Amino acid sequence: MKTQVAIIGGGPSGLLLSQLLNRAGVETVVLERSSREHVLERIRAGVLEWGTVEMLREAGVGDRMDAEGMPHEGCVLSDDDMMVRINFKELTGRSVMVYGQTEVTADLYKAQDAMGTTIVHSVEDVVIHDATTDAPYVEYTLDGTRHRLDCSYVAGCDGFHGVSRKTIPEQKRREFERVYPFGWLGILSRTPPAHHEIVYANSSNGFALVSMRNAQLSRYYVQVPLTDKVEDWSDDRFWERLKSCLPTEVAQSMVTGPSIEKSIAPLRSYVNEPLRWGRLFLVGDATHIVPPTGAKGLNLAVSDVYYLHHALIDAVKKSDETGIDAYSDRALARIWKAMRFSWQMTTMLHRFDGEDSFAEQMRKATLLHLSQSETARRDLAENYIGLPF
Ligand code: FAS
Ligand code: PHB
Repeated sequence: MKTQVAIIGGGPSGLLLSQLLNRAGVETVVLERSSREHVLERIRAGVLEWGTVEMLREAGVGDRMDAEGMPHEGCVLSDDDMMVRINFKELTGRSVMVYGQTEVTADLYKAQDAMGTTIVHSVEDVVIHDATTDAPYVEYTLDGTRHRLDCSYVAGCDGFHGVSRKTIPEQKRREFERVYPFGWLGILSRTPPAHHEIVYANSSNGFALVSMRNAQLSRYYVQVPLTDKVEDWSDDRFWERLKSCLPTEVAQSMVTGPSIEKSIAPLRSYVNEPLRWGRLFLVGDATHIVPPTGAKGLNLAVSDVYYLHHALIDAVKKSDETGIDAYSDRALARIWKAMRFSWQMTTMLHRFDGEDSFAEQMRKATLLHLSQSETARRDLAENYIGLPF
């Protein structure tokens, strides 16, 4: 088989890249390790930056998002009963869209099917060959048969545990990492959200998050030690901890119910440089991971796709390589700013084991300053709604 761009990974970044390239007349093949059902079972991101919203509309997959998504003009940061609202609309003129990553992925699969693009599911043993030549190719196994896919370029959209990043020799790469000593235990419940906007709650019992997928589907998280397992947490224990972290007025309006999904996600900040090796380009979680405190994971994958799709269209359609030559540095400039914001939100809102009373005072002072300074709130709002591409 031969194509112009081989895309490893059929998650949001691989699918969005395929969608944008095919709309511009660039041929792709997507190779996905899991079944479509498995990809669509994942519950992940919930907040879309405005740049992501515009990209999805440009890609022709914004209709259901616009019909079912919830524009949010602000969010709340709290410290026990002190609540500070960050009014994105007033401070930046922009909002964010609450619309689950699962729905974005489903919309992309539907659009890809309508375009008749090639997506191969349940592939195994993907190997990228000759990435530093002008004739790279990818081998993979499907139903026990080994296949070869010749291509002009390879996009590594295969997430943190994929093969693309590791195709670049370790001595050619630099890695930066911060692993946090806690995780987020998240649940979905068919209950009305306890607050109409997202609440990032800092309390003496640790961090908690109030979010949602729609008016009858709530998404909640609490900070847990890395040693905890999902089976350690009954629904009752979860609801009790969640309420203990939230401002009284939010906790009192909490409607509890059975969890329909429950999982623990570890938190890490990670960047791999560079994002390019010959004709292989890394995208999204394949090359960076952010703690979800800043709601940046999915959105950073989208900005990588923004830069790369323009670069690949120029390279394939006009033999103009300036975009692909600039891709890694351009994407990294934005990645590091989002990395900083996600790290800052995480350190500001979580309790770290063994921290002293000074750290507690710094957290309280940060929130107090936010409550008193429009400049501080504007800085947070600009980062949260998404810095320009
Ligand atoms: P993905 O990991 O989504 O997709 C990679 C795809 O490649 C997968 O479908 C995988 O099956 C496939 N693949 C892997 N190896 C392969 C191989 N060798 N060959 C072929 N295919 C291969 N972000 C937020 O903004 N907010 C959140 O609340 C949030 N919660 C998260 C919770 C969890 C448990 C995780 C893991 C991530 C969370 N994220 C969150 C981040 C997440 O949304 C990612 O940023 C987003 O999925 C990135 O998309 P991709 O880069 O496409 O990577
Ligand atoms: C979510 O709704 O899953 C969500 C919202 C905001 C975050 C992280 C996750 O920062």
